[in-house]
Amino acid sequence: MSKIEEVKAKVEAGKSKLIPGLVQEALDAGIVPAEILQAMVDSMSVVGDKFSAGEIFVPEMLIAAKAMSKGVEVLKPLMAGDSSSSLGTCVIGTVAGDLHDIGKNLVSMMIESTGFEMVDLGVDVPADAFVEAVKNNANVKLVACSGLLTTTMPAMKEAVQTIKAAFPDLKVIVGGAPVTPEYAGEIGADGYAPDAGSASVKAKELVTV
Ligand code: B1M
Repeated sequence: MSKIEEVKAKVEAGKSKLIPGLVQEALDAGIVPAEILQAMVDSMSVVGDKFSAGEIFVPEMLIAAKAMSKGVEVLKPLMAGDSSSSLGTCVIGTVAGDLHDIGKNLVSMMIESTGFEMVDLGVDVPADAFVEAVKNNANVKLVACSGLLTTTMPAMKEAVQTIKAAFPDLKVIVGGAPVTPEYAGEIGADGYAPDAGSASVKAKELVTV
């Protein structure tokens, strides 16, 4: 089994303790961080499919998520770009009712790498908490809302609309598997991105045009 296949298999199996070492071995073998990250993202898709098929349950999804997070910790310093220029502060969070944070954490990491100061509110963030964070932090230029559940799409709408009502000129970007560009437009978001890399490009574009 190649190193990358080993990383994938161990993330799927939720072997958190083994992952940092395996990711390091993959790096030492010359595999680039983006490829290792993609392998772990693919593993989470496999885990999701197994969950949908009733082959695994929530605890298994959770341990796989923990394993992936351990791998991301190893990659994070290597994926950070040049953040020496400041584009302002970005408040980020996963919307109310939603506990998924791996995608949000990747998006945060990538937006930070383009030159934003990040204020991460975590998961299950009510609309009002986004507004409070904008008020309580200096130079907020962007709010980023993540959501992974179809059932929390109304909470994303509420978040965007509450933020926009309080700060009409502040830019808001949304994303997450159930979000589409059409839905983003419909709920009044300024930007949408399908993945972490494009979220960082869109984030910069939103505050510099
Ligand atoms: Co849950 N879960 N989960 N889960 N989970 C999904 C999302 C699901 C698709 C699995 C499935 O059924 N196949 C399904 C949602 C179905 C739907 O609504 N359409 C689901 C479900 C149903 C649930 C529960 C309801 C299960 C239950 O209790 N019966 C429950 C809900 C809990 C809650 O939130 N209230 C639940 C719980 C959990 C765990 C807690 C066990 C765990 C999360 C742990 C954690 O995050 N710390 C978990 C996991 C791990 C998953 C899967 C397997 C993996 C998610 C993940 O981390 N993917 C997931 C299946 C899947 O995704 N295929 C699933 C990797 C990550 C890098 O991708 O998060 O999509 P993703 O992020 C991407 C893009 O979406 C995008 O960029 C990221 C990186 O490129 N993106 C943005 C994300 N946010 C963005 C923001 C942006 C821009 C882009 O701008 C601001």
